[in-house]
Amino acid sequence: MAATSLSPGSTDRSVDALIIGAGFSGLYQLHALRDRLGLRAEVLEAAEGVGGTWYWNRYPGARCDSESHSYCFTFSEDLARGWEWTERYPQQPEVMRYLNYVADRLDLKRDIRFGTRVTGARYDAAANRWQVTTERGERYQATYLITAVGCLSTANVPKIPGFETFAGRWYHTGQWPHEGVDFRGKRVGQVGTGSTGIQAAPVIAETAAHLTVFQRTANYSVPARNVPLTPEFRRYVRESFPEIRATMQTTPNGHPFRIEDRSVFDVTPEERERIYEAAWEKGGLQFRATFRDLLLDKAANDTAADFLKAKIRAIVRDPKTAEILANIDHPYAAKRPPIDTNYFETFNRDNVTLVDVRADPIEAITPAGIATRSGAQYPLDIIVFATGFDAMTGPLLRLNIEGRDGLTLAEAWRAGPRNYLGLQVAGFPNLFTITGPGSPSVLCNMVVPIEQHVEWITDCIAHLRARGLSLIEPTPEAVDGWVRHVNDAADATLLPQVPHSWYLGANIPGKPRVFMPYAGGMTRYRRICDEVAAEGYRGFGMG
Ligand code: NA7
Repeated sequence: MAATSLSPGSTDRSVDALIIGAGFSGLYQLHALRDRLGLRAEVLEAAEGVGGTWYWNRYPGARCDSESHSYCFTFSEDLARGWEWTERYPQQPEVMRYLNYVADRLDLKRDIRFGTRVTGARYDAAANRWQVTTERGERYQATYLITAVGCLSTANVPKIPGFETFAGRWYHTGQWPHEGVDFRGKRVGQVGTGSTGIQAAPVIAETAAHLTVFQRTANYSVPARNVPLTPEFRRYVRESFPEIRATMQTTPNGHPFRIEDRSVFDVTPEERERIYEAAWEKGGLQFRATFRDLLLDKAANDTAADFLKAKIRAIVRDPKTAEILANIDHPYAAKRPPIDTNYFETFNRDNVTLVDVRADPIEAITPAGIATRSGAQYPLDIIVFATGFDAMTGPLLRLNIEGRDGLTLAEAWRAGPRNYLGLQVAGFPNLFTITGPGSPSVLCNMVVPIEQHVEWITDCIAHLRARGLSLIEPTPEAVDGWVRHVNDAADATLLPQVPHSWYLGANIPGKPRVFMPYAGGMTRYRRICDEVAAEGYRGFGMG
């Protein structure tokens, strides 16, 4: 049953469900609530188009690290059959075309308010309604508030002294100008060597007069080996849709390949080398799937780390530069493992320089460029900040959410995110957080956890409505138990052992150091969520 579009006596727009964000999650959530449950649902989106994180991340070389045939919705075979990818990994414009295809095919845009940034959301307990306000001063009311804001949508621009004095131009990769940036003849400085910086540097170097890469933490990278998709591969994707989907839904990371069921020390060193070499040649995130214990056992991980460091030394001709790049201080894939196209090769170009800012930290930005502690000056026309995001909690906290009794999300999460299943927060009834902290999200091929969350939330709301209920909220005990479980799952892996990981919030000064995603794997997580639902939403209070 649809609610009225305007509640009597007020100018608030009133709907059953408000969804914030029109990326993968918001689009599917709108479709599920509107077209499956018949709810009056609307999406509020700050951008002028669909795409979410892909709308903003238009930096040079922006490409998805998941393989294209798995980076798409699987809930509808029809939808899948109507689309063909062109390359092994989709470039940003192709992901945008895909999401526009989905939005048009499902007729979603008519229920999306573009150019509408949410600035506040307050739970009115008496009415059991969320009151949502936007930057332009509009007001919305809804029973259910669903955040679909992504995990990596709050850009982290470091507060470096002198920043505002820089006479050139600067850009953050996650807020890239739509008209692009012309690097020709320019001295470019790039700060950051995460997945983004590793994609961007080779492309920027192709046109810039000079590129200086400022590296704080050396990083592993495996070649992506991107190629146009052959007719044979496209046919395989068309004919094998159910099998591909089944694999994605039954592997811990949601990718369309299985993690090999063998341990590093089950095989001889020669066999191991052969396996790593084959994975290096094949390229992509599958390197991580060569052995089941790479993220569980440091000694096992060391074998992969040594192999990858040797590759860096073999590729990069200048021994000093190679040493700075290979001086990696953490286990392979314990931070998000990048994949690349010619990243290490880029440092063999005459117009590229690497600066080790772990050894000689950035001290200031000056009108002319970047100055480091040793007194070195790097004159620049353009600075590119590939410095990542206030991940996972950042996009939620900036919505200024206020729950029961005036409790703000910022207060509730002062010591780090606390919720149940990554989906709901105690004290915030009817608020659902798609791919929230405490869920597998960023440790997976994102579309898989997104589909699972959207379907779980949709089933949950259907369950409430079928029983004439309109309120759901986790118990504090369920939250305590889930937070413990998330910590235990992380502690069983090498992931929390990296002191500078954004999974821990370590990239943002002052952010609580809490391991945020659920490291127990998507398969186990899905089972837990299904069991909770089957047991009448165990751990939730309903009314
Ligand atoms: P990341 O992975 O957070 O990488 C950011 C990079 O920027 C990383 O090398 C940081 O070094 C560096 N950084 C951040 N702040 C500074 C300062 N103040 N000075 C010098 N260097 C700095 O972000 P990405 O955008 O690359 O990737 C995010 C995710 O997007 C990725 O994992 C995929 O899931 C897609 P640090 O390692 O913190 O020392």
